[in-house]
Amino acid sequence: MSDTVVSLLTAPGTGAIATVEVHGPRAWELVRQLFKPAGKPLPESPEVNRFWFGTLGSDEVILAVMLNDTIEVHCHGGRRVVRWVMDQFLANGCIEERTPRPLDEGFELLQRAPTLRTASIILDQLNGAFANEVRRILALLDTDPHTAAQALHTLAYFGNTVGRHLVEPWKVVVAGPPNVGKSSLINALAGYQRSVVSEVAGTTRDAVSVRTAFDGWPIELIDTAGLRDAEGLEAEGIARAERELAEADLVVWVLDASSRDLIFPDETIHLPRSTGWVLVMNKTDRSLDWLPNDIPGAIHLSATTGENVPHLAEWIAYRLVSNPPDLGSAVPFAPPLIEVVNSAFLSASRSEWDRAKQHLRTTLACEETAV
Ligand SMILES: Nc1nc2c(ncn2[C@@H]2O[C@H](COP(=O)(O)OP(=O)(O)O)[C@@H](O)[C@H]2O)c(=O)[nH]1
Ligand SMILES: [Mg+2]
Repeated sequence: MSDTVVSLLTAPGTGAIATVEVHGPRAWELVRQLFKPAGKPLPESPEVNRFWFGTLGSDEVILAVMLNDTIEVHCHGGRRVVRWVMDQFLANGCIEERTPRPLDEGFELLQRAPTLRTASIILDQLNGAFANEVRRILALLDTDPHTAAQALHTLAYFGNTVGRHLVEPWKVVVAGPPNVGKSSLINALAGYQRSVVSEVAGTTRDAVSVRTAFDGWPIELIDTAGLRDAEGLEAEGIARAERELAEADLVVWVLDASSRDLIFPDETIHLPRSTGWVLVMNKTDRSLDWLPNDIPGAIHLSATTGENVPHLAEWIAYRLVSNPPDLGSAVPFAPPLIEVVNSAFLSASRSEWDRAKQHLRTTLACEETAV
């Protein structure tokens, strides 16, 4: 039989009210033993979503039944009162769960959020969007597990896309043969001069990176040396470019539209299979001796005149997050939460409902103790 666990959900310290959670098979039994209701006695079994006013020892408390085996005691928030309440449960065989405090982590993330869009997503989570959705899914796992699995799928998707990049930018690597205008394109996308542009092929030896944002998503644009067979001076830049490519979330492959000499990624380097790429035909301001439709799917633009550059920025944002979360949606916002939600989804997809619940509860403990 699993343990019954008592944990403090509110931040430690002195507050007006503190919330102590009792969770596990003996939760209701222990609460009935320790809590004295102001009115009628407590029922034999818990009634979800009900509240009772009463006392625990000499403190006035409110009892809230969140789930059959999860009960909250809202007591006065003085340190001693909280300790005393927790000790009553410990003396009766509960174990205490102390979790790290991601509240601080959450606020720290908020301070580091590079855009308003990512900051507002983190703020939504600090306001309970994530915890509420986890509670809803936990309740659904009891009544309608298949709907719960779908909700978990969405939650895991948001974690793995947006959740991983609320602070850390997506890596978009700009690559292609030398002299096609990669560095010029980065400058055009970032809106200012950052990369070295030169008429001499092979000038960009180091991977230069620029931080920017498209559609509110933080993005790091990484410039690379031209990829072609090279020896000597450029070889090191090319080796670096290949390392950058291996870590890319998206590759923008640039070609010179005014040239007939088009080199596609497969001919030069190995892109990891899972890495998406966008094909750009640059220098459309020059005369072309073929029609844009000859290269289907490519984005035609001019880094020099800026024509169609905003369209590329929009397209990159769309390729990175094709289904953004609505305002106020739950998003697993810190790496441990993302991992646990993924595990819960994996369990649910194998119909291991109890296991899915166990995973989810840990996110709640870890998120809520803190938040
Ligand atoms: N006409 C025209 N020239 C461009 C355009 N983009 C880049 N160039 C020129 O192409 C040359 C190589 O550009 P650069 O950005 O250094 O290419 P990289 O080697 O791929 O990084 C420079 O002379 C640029 O001014 C463009 O859109 N139109
Ligand atoms: Mg360059």
